[in-house]
Amino acid sequence: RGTLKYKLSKKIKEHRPRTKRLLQEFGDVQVDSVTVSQVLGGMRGIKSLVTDISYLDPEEGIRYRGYTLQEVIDHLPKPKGAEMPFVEGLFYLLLTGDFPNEEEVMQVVEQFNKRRIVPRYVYDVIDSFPTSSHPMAIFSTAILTLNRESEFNREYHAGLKKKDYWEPTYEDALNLLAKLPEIAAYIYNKLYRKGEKIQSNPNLDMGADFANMMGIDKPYDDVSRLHFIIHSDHESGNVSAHTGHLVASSLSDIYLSISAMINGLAGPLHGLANQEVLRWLQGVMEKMDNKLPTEEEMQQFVWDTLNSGQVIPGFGHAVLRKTDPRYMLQREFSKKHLPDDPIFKYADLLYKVVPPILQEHGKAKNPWPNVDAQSGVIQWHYGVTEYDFYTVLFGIGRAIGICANIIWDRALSYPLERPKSVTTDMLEKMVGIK
Ligand code: FCX
Repeated sequence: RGTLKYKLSKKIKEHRPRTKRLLQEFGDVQVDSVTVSQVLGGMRGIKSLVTDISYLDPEEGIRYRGYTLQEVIDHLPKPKGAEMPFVEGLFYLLLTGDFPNEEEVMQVVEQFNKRRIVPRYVYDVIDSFPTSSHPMAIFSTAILTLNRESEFNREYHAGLKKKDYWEPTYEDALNLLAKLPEIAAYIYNKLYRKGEKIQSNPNLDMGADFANMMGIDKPYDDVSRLHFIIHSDHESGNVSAHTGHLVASSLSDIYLSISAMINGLAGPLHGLANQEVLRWLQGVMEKMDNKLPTEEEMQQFVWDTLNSGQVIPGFGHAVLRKTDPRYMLQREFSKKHLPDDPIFKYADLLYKVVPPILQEHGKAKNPWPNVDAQSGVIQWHYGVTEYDFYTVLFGIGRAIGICANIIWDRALSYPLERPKSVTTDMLEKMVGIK
């Protein structure tokens, strides 16, 4: 009673009749129709998934459980003296739709703390990777390795009832999320600090402990909290969220599902864009001898990139049609904490220069910056300059949202996902050219 799990179980019981009614009484009502360009165009925009955790409005950006990111940050409880809220509180909000009070958030912090210890074999697996491996490959494998811990698997094979699937899934999710900061910090220290390890401190919240294990002073705790919170969810159709949901729909456990979603996040058109932004910016800086370019010089650099057939990383979006609020929040943070940072100045100049160029270029449907245009800038400022690592940070945040989604998928008994494909021949016949 009074715990997150208890509250969630009540919410699930209340919600189930809604899904059941929609299915039983309105199952044949049409939601959308599909065009040839959608079939050939990455299923863009087809309404065929359901989630109540977050909704992405093209003009306004993401809302978590109906709240804007600013509202989420304003209303979630914060650790003493912190500017950003408890990440654990966000997990509570995503799961239940309610803001936790101080006591409720501390219960989740305690739950996470109890589950932090990473089994020895995970470190062994990480250690066996060559140091030239990409941290996302190591991160995904470390998560996959944990699959032997799955309570869902154990209970499923012992004959668990369908309506109870969500419960061990919830346990698996907490067990995994609590370990991610330590796994990530361990990978960072292995790759970039010759294996130096800073112990996790069980008296700290997730953001503060991650900063502690990275060995970075304040306000990196707030940077981490902000980063994990704004990256956690972006409704269901993006590659990482969709992958997590798809894999979980075959009743693969949380570890298999989150490892898979991490692999999707690792692509340059998705989460890897934040490392690409920094790599690209470094290229500009080198060319400019580290001097801030004039607007004209920057414009030239952007055109050169486009003319060589590359995308401008950190700009554009599959759904958004305005500046990403996640970008704006990070920009506000940067203006406050690192206004004189040279890379921030570069990024801010890009904010001015790129959108009109992309408009003139005439291809990108959205010329505005997305989340990835700013996140690396902040990391670099606080000393995390190994930009290969940035997508791992994205992955910790994203895992929180996907776990919440998978728990609800199980609670509402969403079935195995199985859309239908057609052949090119069939398409040609449908449009009457064959
Ligand atoms: N620079 C140059 N060209 C771009 C562009 C950009 N930033 N964004 C889109 N375009 C191009 C596309 O490449 C496409 O060209 P094509 O017709 O020759 O294939 C055309 O504009 C239409 O694409 P559009 O419909 O606007 O965008 P998509 O939904 O296909 O793709 C992404 C969306 C985000 C993949 C695209 O804008 C892009 O490549 N951006 C740069 C990479 C990036 O920042 N990714 C991170 C996005 C995000 F926030 C995240 O998921 O992490």
